[in-house]
Amino acid sequence: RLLEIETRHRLQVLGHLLPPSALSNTATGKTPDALKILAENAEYYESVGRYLAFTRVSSILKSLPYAVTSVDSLRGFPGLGEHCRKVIEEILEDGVCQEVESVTQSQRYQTLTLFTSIFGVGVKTAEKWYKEQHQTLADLRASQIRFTKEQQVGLQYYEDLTTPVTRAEADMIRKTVEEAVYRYLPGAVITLAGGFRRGKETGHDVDFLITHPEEGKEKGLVTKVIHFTFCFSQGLMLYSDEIGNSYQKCRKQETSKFDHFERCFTIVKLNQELVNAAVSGNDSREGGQGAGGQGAGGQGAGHRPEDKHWKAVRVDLVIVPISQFAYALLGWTGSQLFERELRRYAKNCKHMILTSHALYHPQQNEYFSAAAEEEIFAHLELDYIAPWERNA
Ligand code: DCP
Ligand code: MG
Repeated sequence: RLLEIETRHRLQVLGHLLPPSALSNTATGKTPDALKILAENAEYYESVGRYLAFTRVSSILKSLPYAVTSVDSLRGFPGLGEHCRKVIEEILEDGVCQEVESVTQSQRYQTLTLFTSIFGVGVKTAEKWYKEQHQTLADLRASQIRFTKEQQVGLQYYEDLTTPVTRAEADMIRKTVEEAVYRYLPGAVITLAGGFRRGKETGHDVDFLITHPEEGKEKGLVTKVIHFTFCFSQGLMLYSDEIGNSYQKCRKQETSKFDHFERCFTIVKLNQELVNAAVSGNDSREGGQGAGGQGAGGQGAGHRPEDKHWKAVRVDLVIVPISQFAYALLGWTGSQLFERELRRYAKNCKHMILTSHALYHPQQNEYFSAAAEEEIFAHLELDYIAPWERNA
């Protein structure tokens, strides 16, 4: 019962992230960032427990509607351990925390932060390259490393892919996706998920869920439609990785970390001139092609030439059967920490398994159907939390 109350409190608290402007007190603003750095560093040492502990406290601090002036005022906060207390105390007293300073100055932290920011590079690979004495992107490019396909494009379009995607750019990509999908599957429903659905103004990619009111019509959409349209007819696709649907109702899959939807992770060429024109209210699109532009391109070598009018943008397309749509929408709206906490709550407090496909009660061998996100929160006996309140 106590765990339930604590988790419910944490969920509700995490859900109420305030915009950065609310963090008027310098120490309050600095502390979550400091804890985030320690979380990242823990991740670089593959310490999941410490990563989560720092991330949770950082997120809770960000959500506070008041400035923290003493550690004592945080007494009773969920998850606030001795280590976090020490960091907060030091920042409140000295303005900086020595541990955080030494982490940010360490070569290992700097290199792993740089390498993991490359598309297709995780902590293990970054660490391997660091141990091989590589420190910069130039080192990697000059090396004999056999990069995966992802890493090759990650390095090639590094600058573009680490520049935040704006909402105007996401809207433009949405138009292109709509045109491609409607052409082959009229009546399909396309939903912008991820950070943009939570009201964020920028993101690192654009996530779309695509479904159709008649279950089964959506099958094979990625291969038949999107890949064809983007890739062959317009030359807009710089990279694509397609995966077919592999979902089966079974206990093994319900506990799997990943979902099993048909999907396509892509990198597309976005014509920035059209985005700028649309933003300035002067949309001069002819034929309505938002993404793409001049020929095959692909010259990007980590810097942007003056005459390059397009930007490489990551777009994820997820094809969802309508009966699983509410779960997919909840799962793909995020944030990742919010999803993690919600699933933890479902497991620990309700003995249910929540995934992007279903809500399942193993002991009762029961699946709960849901036509909307509201119904999922109701099954979990939680108040509904709107997308913009999920920015944990
Ligand atoms: N997601 C997840 N687990 C994954 C990948 C995604 O739970 N392994 C969910 C949570 C994410 C959402 O899907 O919030 C979209 O994934 P992104 O990585 O694109 O995250 P965001 O859209 O939240 O971030 P950004 O705005 O930077 O794109
Ligand atoms: Mg996203």
